[in-house]
Amino acid sequence: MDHKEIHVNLREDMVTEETRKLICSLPKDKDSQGNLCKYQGCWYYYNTLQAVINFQKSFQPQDTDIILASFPKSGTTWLKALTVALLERSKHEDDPLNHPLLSNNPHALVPLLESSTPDLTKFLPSSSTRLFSTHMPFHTVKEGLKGYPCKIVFICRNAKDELISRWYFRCKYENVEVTRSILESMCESLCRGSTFYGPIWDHVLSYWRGSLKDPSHVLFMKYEEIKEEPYAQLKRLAEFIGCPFTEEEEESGTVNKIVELCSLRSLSDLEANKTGKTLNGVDYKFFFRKGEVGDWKNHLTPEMKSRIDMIIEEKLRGSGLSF
Ligand code: PAP
Repeated sequence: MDHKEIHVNLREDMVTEETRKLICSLPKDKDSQGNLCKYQGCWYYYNTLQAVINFQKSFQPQDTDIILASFPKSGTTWLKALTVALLERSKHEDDPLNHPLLSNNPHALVPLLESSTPDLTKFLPSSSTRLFSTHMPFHTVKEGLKGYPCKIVFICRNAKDELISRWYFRCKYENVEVTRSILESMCESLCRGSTFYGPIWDHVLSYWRGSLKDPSHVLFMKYEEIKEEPYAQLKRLAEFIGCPFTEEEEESGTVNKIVELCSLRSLSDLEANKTGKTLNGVDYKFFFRKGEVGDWKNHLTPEMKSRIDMIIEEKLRGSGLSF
């Protein structure tokens, strides 16, 4: 595997002269992987900043677009699968084996708006609704939507579980041993706020406030709630994106079929997810691990736990949100 390919986000070779000038005026920091700069309150590696700017300048929204937003490692793959399955459900009744999720990883079906290697031409073959994903914060996405009334679904996950998930993912794709010292340095960056797409609290709060202000266009979901009550949460998602389940569908078990199709176990068993790779060369199998709530308990020291909890609690105080 081409090591450089994997690190396309971390590289700085796609940055235009204009963006270079902008970067000079932005706050800068470093994490153990590369240089970061803070644009509109969010930390990016330089190539990703370029992709964000490209999106804000050139994206041509349509009223019916749906954007799936998340902080990395918060349930992006799952949300993509569930939304694809909802939009596609009526089209595969006669030929269920022809379902796009059976032969594609969810990431291949839902392009990232701020991709360094964009492929915004690939949409679900039978869908008129365009689905996109993003890790940008709410205000940055809104700027690129230029006033179009697109729907945005955000998925939030406990910050400690997100950290553990990101730790394992990073070690796998870098092909290095999963060590405590990497976790410690990642925990430090998380607490300082200077992580890729962070600070996590500002990121999550941007969508939380967006959802309170405009609930018909911004849906705020939680990974833990989908785990806890997948049936109810899937119905909520279906209603929000404008394709609610009919009574017949509920009676015939369609809701449960989608929950099952999109479960970690089913998806990770598929050949496409066992052997495929993203455009940047990351194995799809790395996107599926345990999918458990509270896995942080197996890895974080009491000190790490209370430090993260204290910071998040302070940052969220008065917002009405906890995660
Ligand atoms: P991304 O932001 O890089 O796309 P994302 O999908 O958000 O990653 O996060 C991966 C996490 O979601 C993994 O969590 P873990 O490390 O704690 O196990 C992964 O296992 C979990 N995940 C992936 N697919 C599913 C699914 N279908 N159901 C539940 N959890 C899932």
